[in-house]
Amino acid sequence: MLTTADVSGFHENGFIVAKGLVPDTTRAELQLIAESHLQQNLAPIEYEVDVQYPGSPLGSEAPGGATARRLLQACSRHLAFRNWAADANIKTCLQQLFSLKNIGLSQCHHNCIMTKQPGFSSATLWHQDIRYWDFDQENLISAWLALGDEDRKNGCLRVIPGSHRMVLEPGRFDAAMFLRADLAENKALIKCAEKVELKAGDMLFFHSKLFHAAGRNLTDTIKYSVVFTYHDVDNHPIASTRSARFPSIKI
Ligand SMILES: O=C(O)CCC(=O)C(=O)O
Repeated sequence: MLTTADVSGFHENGFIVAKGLVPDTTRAELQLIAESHLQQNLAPIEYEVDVQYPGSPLGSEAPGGATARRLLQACSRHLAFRNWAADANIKTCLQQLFSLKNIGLSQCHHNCIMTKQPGFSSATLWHQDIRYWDFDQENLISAWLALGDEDRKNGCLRVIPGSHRMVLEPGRFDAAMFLRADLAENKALIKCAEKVELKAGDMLFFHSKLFHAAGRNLTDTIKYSVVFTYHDVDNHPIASTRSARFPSIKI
């Protein structure tokens, strides 16, 4: 259970870290499956080359062109991920953060294992996840489980506390809905960022409107993180959008 201070901290800052939420046996099992799926190149996979973020390989024939960025569809790739996504502890935390009982797990967004690899990983610029989601209300929460330690060196997330409550003019964003780095007001906002360092087994909950970014993995070890996104079951995806491609799972 989160404390009242955790819940109010989440509303204030847009994120909260639940330390050691995952038992080590579960964490180790998920890590082994992720390693095995990555080794087998088990589809569906998003490759670094697909996103063309800073640091991405230029093409699939270029060096690093076969570097996986995410193992997609975590819920259907192995029951262990599906079970973890609906784990009773996670459900309780989400019920507290949403202040409601009935939680839906999206199979369209995140629902993946991030595999940030040495050598060819890319940097993710400042954005809100809601930029690529379409729901009746912009109120979703993602849960990010660190399977190993995450810090600045291996490309941990950075967040701008409280930014989920801000409303920015469209001109602050580029065409892909990243914060424009050339604007003084964006530079000032980014200066307020903090890094979210996690230990293996920690869980970061963050709001879909929280501005966040992440660097490249500069170590020689792959960073694995499992990410799921949740919503109120009465907050529906908009028909015919990417958010409605697969049904949500009531947890
Ligand atoms: O680890 C990263 O590069 C950040 C990923 C991210 O922010 C996202 O997928 O929305």
